[in-house]
Amino acid sequence: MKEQILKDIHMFDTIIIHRHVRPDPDAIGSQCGLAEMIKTSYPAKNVYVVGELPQSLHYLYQMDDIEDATYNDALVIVCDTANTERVDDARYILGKKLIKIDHHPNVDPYGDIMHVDTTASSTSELIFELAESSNEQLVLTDKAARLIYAGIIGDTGRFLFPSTTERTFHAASQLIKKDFSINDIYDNMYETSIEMAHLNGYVLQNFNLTEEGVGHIRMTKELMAKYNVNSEQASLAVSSLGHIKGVKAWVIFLEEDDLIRVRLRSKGPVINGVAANFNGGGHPLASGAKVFSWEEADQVVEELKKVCKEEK
Ligand SMILES: [Mn+2]
Repeated sequence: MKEQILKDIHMFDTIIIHRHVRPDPDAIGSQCGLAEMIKTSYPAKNVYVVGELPQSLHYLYQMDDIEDATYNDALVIVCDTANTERVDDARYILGKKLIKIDHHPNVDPYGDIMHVDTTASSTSELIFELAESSNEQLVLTDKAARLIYAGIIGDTGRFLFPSTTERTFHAASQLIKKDFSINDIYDNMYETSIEMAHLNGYVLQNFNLTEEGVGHIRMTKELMAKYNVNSEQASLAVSSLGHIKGVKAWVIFLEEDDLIRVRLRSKGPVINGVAANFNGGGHPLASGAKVFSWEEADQVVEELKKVCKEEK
């Protein structure tokens, strides 16, 4: 599969790279790391990255603004995006050929070629391996290494999550040979605003813990307004419950205008089945879902309790 992708990259003059909406460092790292390598390795090609980029990720890269006509005869690559509804910029279908590169479960197979590997820590890790297997066809530049490294540490929590493997450390060991500042990435990625520090404080003071080991907390619109954060920012507070004794799986509920966003995490019990029951999905230990009432939110907690009980 990697060989075919490298062939296509070699063949096409125009390559447009997409990734998922509400991007995280892995989405940007894989998308832009790949773009950066193609640009350097093939200076004559037109290579573009597209999608909305939140202010918090501007330190990584900048997106391109392109016309619909650019897609004529283009190769489109979508990184880190499990399902088509989550592809940022719906024009991904306008190209001549479509490639999916991802590490999420392949619940929505799309594209002419798919390179999906759920054992990879991140899509950025897959992009590194694509370059490594290419015999210098894709040159790993300093800029690309910085982006790919940022993606890997983003998705592994700085090599903390169980998705971290020998492959991850191999990639990291090659990437840090390049010239970029890891500290600079950390400073940007882990800086907390005062608002978020206070919200994390609220979460730590007020979360509920069931006897089965399910941590849960509701973030209402009023609460988020009080702490002056939006639901996307507030969702980051999910990581603050990960180190508490007795918590096996946990969930935060974020009330938005017409739905309640659900962020699920686990230390062991597999939770993406629960997410799938509530309009969502994701990784075994990190998933997202959507519910439409607080009663339904309570059902999510009930299902998590069952999953935690079975784990014993
Ligand atoms: Mn990812």
